[in-house]
This record gives sequence, structure tokens and C-alpha cells, in this order.
Amino acid sequence: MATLTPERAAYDAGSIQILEGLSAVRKRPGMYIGSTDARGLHHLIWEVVDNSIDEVLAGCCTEIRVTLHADGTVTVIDNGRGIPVEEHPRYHKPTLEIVMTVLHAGSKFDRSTYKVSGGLHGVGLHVVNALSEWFEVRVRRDGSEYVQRYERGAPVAPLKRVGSAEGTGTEQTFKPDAQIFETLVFDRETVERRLKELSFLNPQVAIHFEDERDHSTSTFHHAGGITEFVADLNQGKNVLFPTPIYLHAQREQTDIEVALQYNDGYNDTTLAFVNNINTVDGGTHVVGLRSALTRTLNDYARERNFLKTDKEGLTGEDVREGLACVLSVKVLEPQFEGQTKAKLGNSEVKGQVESAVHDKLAEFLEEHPAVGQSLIIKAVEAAQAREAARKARELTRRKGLLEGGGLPGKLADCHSRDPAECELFIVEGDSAGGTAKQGRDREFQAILPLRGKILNVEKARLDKMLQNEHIRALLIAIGTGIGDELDLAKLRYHKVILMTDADVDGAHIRTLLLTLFYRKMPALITEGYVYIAQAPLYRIQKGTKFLWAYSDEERDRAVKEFGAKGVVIQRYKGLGEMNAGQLAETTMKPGGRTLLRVTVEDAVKADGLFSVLMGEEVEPRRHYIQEHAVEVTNLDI
Ligand code: 0RA
Repeated sequence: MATLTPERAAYDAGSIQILEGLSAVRKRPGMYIGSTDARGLHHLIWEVVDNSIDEVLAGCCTEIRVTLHADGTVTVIDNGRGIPVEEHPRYHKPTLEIVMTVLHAGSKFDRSTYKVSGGLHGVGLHVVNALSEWFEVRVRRDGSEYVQRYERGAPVAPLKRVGSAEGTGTEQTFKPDAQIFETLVFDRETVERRLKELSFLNPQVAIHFEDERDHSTSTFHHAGGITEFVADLNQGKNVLFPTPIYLHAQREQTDIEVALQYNDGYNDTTLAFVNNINTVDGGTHVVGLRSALTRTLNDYARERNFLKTDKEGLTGEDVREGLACVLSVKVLEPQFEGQTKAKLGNSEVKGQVESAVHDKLAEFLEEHPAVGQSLIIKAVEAAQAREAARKARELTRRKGLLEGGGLPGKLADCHSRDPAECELFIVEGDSAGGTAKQGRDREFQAILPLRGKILNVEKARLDKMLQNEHIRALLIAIGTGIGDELDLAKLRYHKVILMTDADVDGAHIRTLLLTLFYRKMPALITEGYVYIAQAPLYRIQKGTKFLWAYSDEERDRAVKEFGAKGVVIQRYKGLGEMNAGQLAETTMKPGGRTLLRVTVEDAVKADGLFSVLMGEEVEPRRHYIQEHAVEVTNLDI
């Protein structure tokens, strides 16, 4: 908690309640913004921008301006009505100050029906304020301009009228508190991605972005809304029909919007939002959408004799092959579930979305037979490919059994049969694989070497990759099956650990595997079973003392600690340069090692990279990987 200077203490003498609220936020920031790492840091921006978006939803704001300053501060400006400044009837202070210290910005005034709220969003500006070293708000309203400044959530002076002003709006600048956050560096791409997303979801608003660190600027304004969003997802792809299908309906209090368009690829890219929040873990709205899609297309195909027998049918996977889709629902009281609060739980929404999408899609297809035909042909082809793949799988399964135990020959399995304690290390290269085999604890650690080259020889669709012998060995080792048949109960290892070199090839294979997991076995990632092992980059030695360093910063710290003189720094380029004991000690053994748990966001990033990897040109590909090596959230084990 901040200590108050005498002046501030005097000003705040009557505000015990406010100070208690602030100290609660500062004591347990994670309860309010999820975490204090990079994700939590960015959450501050989302919270402030969401409040301006609420003003857009109320129909009172058309421009938002977000600036990342070079000194780590952020400014968000909107041309909404301005946060009210008149005295709050209950607290006898300007409403602005109450909004900044206690209340949710919209709570008293109900600015819009579907507020950005629930889960970690909509926690209130007072939370951002409490977690900022300082926060300055400027409001233009009723012909005047007002300012107030806060430090660590507490006002340093009363709200002040500083002059006259034209128009209305709110300007907020804040500096995240170094006492709270582990990192203070905003990621331009992350911010841009969210602003772009918001501009698709709220076509009324133009969002201007500037990053003063690299002098980049961009403006996001998409009058076409989620239809343009889908067109954007399909950019550079061959689409089956030129304009995305757009459906809009209301069921009870829930507003449902869907845009979708097929491409000639094989993946399903469905983005789902609830009150503008990206529900990366899906939920009832996504379940409703999927079941409507499957039902509607089956009915349509059957009525028009695209399916030969009654028994034959299109599965969910069939109808989602090559799909790009954005689902945006507005729910009155959303319940968000799961670790990251990114999954919708409201059970009533499933039926609402299912009914709306079924009715509107059936109607659309009735009126656009050419579109209907093109996507049914695609889905029927997918069904045929699925059947062929099933036969091929059956064959390998039988063959696998003949070869002994059903497990791939390359796998050095562990003794334990309790998946909860078992770990599978997927190791790049036969030689590192050999070292890992020697260094492992064979009781619970299994090793599967994979060749880094597989990606280059498989410049093809993901499905074809599944025919690759190495990938098949991996899938058999993991045990769950893939796609709709995925069964986590059959998972043979509760930790699936990628152990690759810290170079381009390592990034290559990691991207490939994460994409495979994300697309074909997403539950493996959402349930937190996938990890990345961290191998040291340096060994720093002086005399008989030595330290391992996992980053350049750690290396520099170690050198300082030892005193620069006589220090020997050895750089490790690959896993293969360590002996078995070293690899075990630094990277594999619980206690000494650091494992990074892969999040859905990591996987989404990998998925984006994958498309670049599959491109024809080698150089941009290498370059891109080096620039964008998948980052992951830290988790010490
Ligand atoms: C409460 C009531 C009104 C507007 C706002 C809050 C408001 C909050 C934020 C936060 C960022 N920008 C904002 N703009 C407006 C409506 C007051 C009225 O009726 O004039």
C-alpha cells in the first residue's frame, strides 16, 4: 500500500473505504486482473479501452485513440460523453473520483445493455488506477475541461476545472506500477491485435493506434463488421464463394451474430466472442454454433440427395473443414469459466445460438443454392477423406500391433503406467534423443526422438502430415487419438514436453507440433498437458564454481556475481552439446528444471506461424521464425 504524504492524507481523511478498496486490489492483483505477468499488464489496457468501448455500445463514441509512450505509459482517448463530474449523490464527491476509486464506471448509469463485463473484464477503472504508479484523467464535458491525478489509486488533489473545452470525451494516461508487475513492457503486436479485433466487433468506431517507441501508427476501422473479419481471416486463401454469409438474430435477451465463409483448405478457424471478449476456450455458444452447422448442413444435403444413404452423414469435423467463422454474441449476464475465464458457461445460450443459426442458415441456403451446393460438395469430400483416413489408420493400428506392443519402436517408454506421473519428452534429433535417454529417470520419463527435417519434406496440408511416420509414432505414444475421437482418458502422459534446440530448426519443429496439437488435439493444450522444456544457453564458470544461464540477462547477472575477471562463458547452441548428466540436471529433472506450460494463446500464435512456414519462400520463413519464436507463459516446476 502506498504511504500517503500529509497533504494527501488530509485530502483523503474521509475516505477510509476507498483506501481499503485500493489496498485489497494491490494486495491481490491476480484476483482482479488474473496475473501480474505480461498478460496482467496488458489487461490494464484492455480494461481502459473496454470502458471506452462501452461508450461506443451506448452509441455515444466514434473515435478511440490508444498511444503507447516511450516511457512505458499509455494514453487512451475517446470522444464519448466524458465520465460524469457532478457530485455523486451517495458519496458527495465528483462521480469521476468515485469511478476512479470505488465503482464500476457504468454501474450506476447503465450506459449500455451488454456491458463488457464478466470474468476478468469489466473489473473497473479503479482496479487499473490502484495498480498504476500514477493515473491522470482528463474529461471534457458541459463546455469545461477537468483534470484529476492519482498515485497508486489515491487522488493527489481534488478534481479541478482547468478551462473551457469544446465537445466531450475522456482522456486517460497511466503508468503501470513496477511494484506490482513483473514486466512493464507492452507488446505492440498484442495491443494491435486486440484493437483490430475490437474494431471488427464494433464497426461504428475507428480506433487509432500509435506506438511512440518505434513510431508506428495504424487505424482500425471496419464498417463491414464481422463480415470483414471473416474476409480478413480468409485473406490470401481460395474461397468457395465471394462474400461471407452473415446471420443475425435475437433469441430472448441474447443477440447473435455470425459470419462465415469456406476456403479450399482443411482447417477450422472459428473465433468466438461474448460481449466483445474473446472466448478462446469456447463454451456453450460455440457448442450451439457447431451443432447448428452440423444439423443444418446434414438436413440440406439429405433433402437434395447429396448423401447416398440415410446412414451416411456429415460429422462436425466434415462441415468445419475449410471454415472461417466469427461468432459474436451479446449476453446479458455472462458467466465465464475456467482458469483464464475464457469459456462461456451460460447453459441457455447453447439452445439460443443453435436455434438462431439453424433458422437463419437454412433460410440463407434456401435463397442461395449455389453457395449451398459449393459448401456441401466440400463437406461431402471431407467425409470421404475421413473414411479413407479411418481405413488407413485401422491398417497402421493393426500393423503397429504386429510390430509389438503397439508402441512405436523409437519410443523409449517409462516403467510407470500411471499417466498422472508419466512424462513424454519429444526430443529433436536422434543424437539429443540418445543423450536424453541416458539422462532420464526411466521410472516416469519416456523419450521420443523426432527428426527436425520432417517439416521441410512435408510442405503440405496438416492432414497429410498425419501420414508421416514420425508424427504417427508420436500420436500412438500419446494415445488419445485425434479430432472428434480425442479421448483424454487414454492420454498416456500427463506431461507432454517439447525439448528442442534454441535455434531456427527448434522453433520450426515446435511450431509444427503446437499447430498439430492445437488443431487436432486442442484439449491437450486447454487442459494444460503440453510443456516446453527450457535448456540453458550458457554455462558460466570461474575456478570450480559454475552457473547455468537460461537467458542473456541471467548470463550477465552471473558474470557480475562472479566478477568479470577469469570468468569463462560457454555457449550452448543445442541440446546435443550437453552430456547426459548435464541435460538431466538443467533441463529434465523436476526441481532443477523450468518447464513452460503452453497456453492456447501460444498455440494460436504457432498456428499463425504455421501458415508462413508452409509458404513457398524459404527466406521469409526463416526470418519470420527467428523474429517470432513462440513465447510462452512461465511456469516453474
Ligand atoms: C458513466 C456514465 C456516463 C458515461 C461514462 C460513465 C463514461 C465512462 C468512461 C470511461 C472511459 N470513457 C468513458 N466515457 C463515459 C454517461 C454520462 C452522461 O449521461 O452524460
